[in-house]
Amino acid sequence: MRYDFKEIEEKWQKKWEEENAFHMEEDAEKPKYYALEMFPYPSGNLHMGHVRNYSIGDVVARCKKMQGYNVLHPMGWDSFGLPAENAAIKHGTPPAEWTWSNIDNMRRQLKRLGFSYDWEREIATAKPDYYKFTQWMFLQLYKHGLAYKKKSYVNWCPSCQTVLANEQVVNGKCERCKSEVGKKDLEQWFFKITDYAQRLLDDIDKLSGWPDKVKAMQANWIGRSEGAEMKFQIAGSDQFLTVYTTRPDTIFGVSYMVMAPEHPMVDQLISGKPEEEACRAFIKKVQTQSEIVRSATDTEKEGVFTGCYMINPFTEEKIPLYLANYVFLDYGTGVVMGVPAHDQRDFDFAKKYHLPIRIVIQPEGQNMKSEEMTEAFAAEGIMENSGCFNGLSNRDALKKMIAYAEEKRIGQKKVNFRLRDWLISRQRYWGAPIPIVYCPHCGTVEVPEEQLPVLLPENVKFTGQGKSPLSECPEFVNTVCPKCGAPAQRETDTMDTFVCSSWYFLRYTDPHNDKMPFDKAKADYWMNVDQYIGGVEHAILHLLYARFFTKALHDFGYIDCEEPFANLLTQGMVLKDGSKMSKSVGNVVSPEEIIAKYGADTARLFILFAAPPERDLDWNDTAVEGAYRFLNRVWRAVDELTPYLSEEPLDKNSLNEKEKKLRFAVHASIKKVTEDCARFSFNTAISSIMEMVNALYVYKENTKTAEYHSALLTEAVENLIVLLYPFVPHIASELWEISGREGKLTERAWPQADMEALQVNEVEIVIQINGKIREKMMISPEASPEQMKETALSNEKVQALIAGKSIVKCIAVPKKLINIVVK
Ligand code: ANZ
Ligand code: ZN
Repeated sequence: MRYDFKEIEEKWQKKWEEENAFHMEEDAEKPKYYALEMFPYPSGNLHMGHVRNYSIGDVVARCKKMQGYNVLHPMGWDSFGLPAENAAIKHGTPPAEWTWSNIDNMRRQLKRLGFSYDWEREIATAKPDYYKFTQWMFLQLYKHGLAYKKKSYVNWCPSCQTVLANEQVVNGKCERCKSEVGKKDLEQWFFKITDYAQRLLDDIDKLSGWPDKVKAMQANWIGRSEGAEMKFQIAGSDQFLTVYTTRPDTIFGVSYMVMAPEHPMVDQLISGKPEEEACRAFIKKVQTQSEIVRSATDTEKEGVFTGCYMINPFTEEKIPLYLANYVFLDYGTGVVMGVPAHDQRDFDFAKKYHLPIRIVIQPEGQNMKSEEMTEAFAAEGIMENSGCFNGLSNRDALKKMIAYAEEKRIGQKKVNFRLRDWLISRQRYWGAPIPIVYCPHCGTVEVPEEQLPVLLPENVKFTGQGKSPLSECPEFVNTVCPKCGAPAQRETDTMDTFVCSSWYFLRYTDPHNDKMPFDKAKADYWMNVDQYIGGVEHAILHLLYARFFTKALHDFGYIDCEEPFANLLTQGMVLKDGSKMSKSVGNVVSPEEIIAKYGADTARLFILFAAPPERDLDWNDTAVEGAYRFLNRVWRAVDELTPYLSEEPLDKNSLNEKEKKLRFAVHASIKKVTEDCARFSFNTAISSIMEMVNALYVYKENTKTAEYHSALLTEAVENLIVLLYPFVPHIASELWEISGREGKLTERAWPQADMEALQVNEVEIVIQINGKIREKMMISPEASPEQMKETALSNEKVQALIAGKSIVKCIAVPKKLINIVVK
């Protein structure tokens, strides 16, 4: 019988669907296991990265099920976002239509790969029954003071007259019309993730099942820093500006101050001054620089004098106040004290604008001169030029100076985080509308929960110009105030799609609930996710936002767990000829092509065998062929052996050496696959199955069919199929049926290795005479060199070969060889 993968795969996919084979309900009797892969954006077609991600997840889910767990393994669609809108602008297809047809296509492709999803739990974030609860989430955060509105800058294309997402700005230019992108001040919605900064940082320690690399990235992003705030008086005024510094010990070395150009005080400070015009020109220029450019270390530090002076509270010295591109409004206080001798940015700035460089910390035992410095000295040392703090180590001085500042009420200790509040407003159509109404009488009013969802209107125009399509849709905008009934207007911003994906793993636990996003008991049963699998590109934002949502929902009393993902696996990229597979490089291998040529099982097997999951994987056509040939080899073996299988129990004492060898290979493979799968080393698990198949062929080729040990062959074939099943479920299911095995493979328990079979009581050693291999024999692996020599010399062939010669010496290598040197 030929291995007809197409027919087989279609047959089993249909069967699993009809049987609803992977549907799961809560079951208090069984331990639960929640296996989750990051859900895809429905861009149109699956790519190899998806195939890899979902193949890994499928092995995990199928293994765990066989190991007795009640497994939740769901799939859905991260289906809001910009590409749908771009397609609408380009081709006139409505975003919903584009999205649903992409989803249909990709669902078909996922099913064609035979993944064990519980399709009854499928979700799509762009469906009203889902985004209703994304809006509910917004309202919970709003009620708890964690959603607020403030002015913030957006990218603005002056010629398209539209807001641009960061990814639409390419090298500072509009992606579409190529004109220079500017900034515009807009009122926008934020989630106060900064309230959770410390907890998000502390709880990283609980994530023992996460890669260290990802944990470090999260900690870095949260960016906790300790320092002090210090108040500087504006000369000739009774107003103060507060700076945030991590180095209060350098305060005697301050030679100027800098303020972010966007700082709200700037206007008042420069108004009417001779420097005003220059300042306004500078502010305009900085607005065109993106934050990324501004914060890059190699971007030139530029600034302008404001005409104002400040008073250093420690020295009473008068120092100039500048605006500069390297100071940001939204970090610390937006004002910085410039210490050129000890901070590199300040050093560069001082050199450019001829500001004094004053050393206040000397490296121990040295005497640096500021005129000779070529870079800032940022390390530890001994204080000088610092009044009563001279001679102290700078560490001690830092503590004493903060204490002094607190006593004099000119400053205080302060912890800062680099983490910013999460800007969730998007001036876009294809997202979840923010459930807020503006009433001329009541102000900002939340849409009552029972009025959710705030539906996206369908008859909107996409011109790519002007405000967002929602704000130009009067049927949407005009409404009545939920509080007083007066005519009112809806918020027209939609939510960042990261909001939708910050709670989807909870929705899977109760996907059809129309009253609540999920039932607490169900979520508590399934959560947290035991194994999360996805790309490392989500190591920061998505994972941090999901952790934030989980903690907030915990605090509001909706779930017990505080961390969403117990274990995380970040899979490597799929490369072709050393570079990432991508349309722009033109090196894409399409999953559909591979499936058509070799079948889904081959695609899965190749991708799991080619590299360990965390590593990058190089696509290799020959290796795909290899995977296909291996499956054919398995097919032939089972097909040929099927007539010799029996239902008789295996009598372990009936085995001869050859049979013991085969049984050893079978149980060694069970042991190895079990251990390897537990640590996601699927490539080595598969190699050990390959070794088992080799052992089966060796047995088959060296044994007459009449002498086949059927009970042993039955054990071998059964275990081979069961071990293959999580990797290549279709061929395994078919072979299970062909070979007449009992029961459903989907319900089969994971096999246990028989340790007795692994006890080797004899190993083969070679006998060399004067270095030439002359004979092989079986011997106990525990045999001593003396025993080895004795056994070798009692061998007839050896005796014949050394007859009449004298033995000079015997070299024995236990379990391997013995070399007899004769003259
Ligand atoms: C004086 C000083 C002297 C500083 C020195 C550093 C070294 P981290 O560690 O990232 O928290 N800073 C403060 N607010 C800023 C802002 N809004 N934009 C740009 N820079 C800002 O960095 C804190 C340090 O970054 C602060 O300490 C401040 O410069 C600067 F030898 O103050 B420091
Ligand atoms: Zn009202």
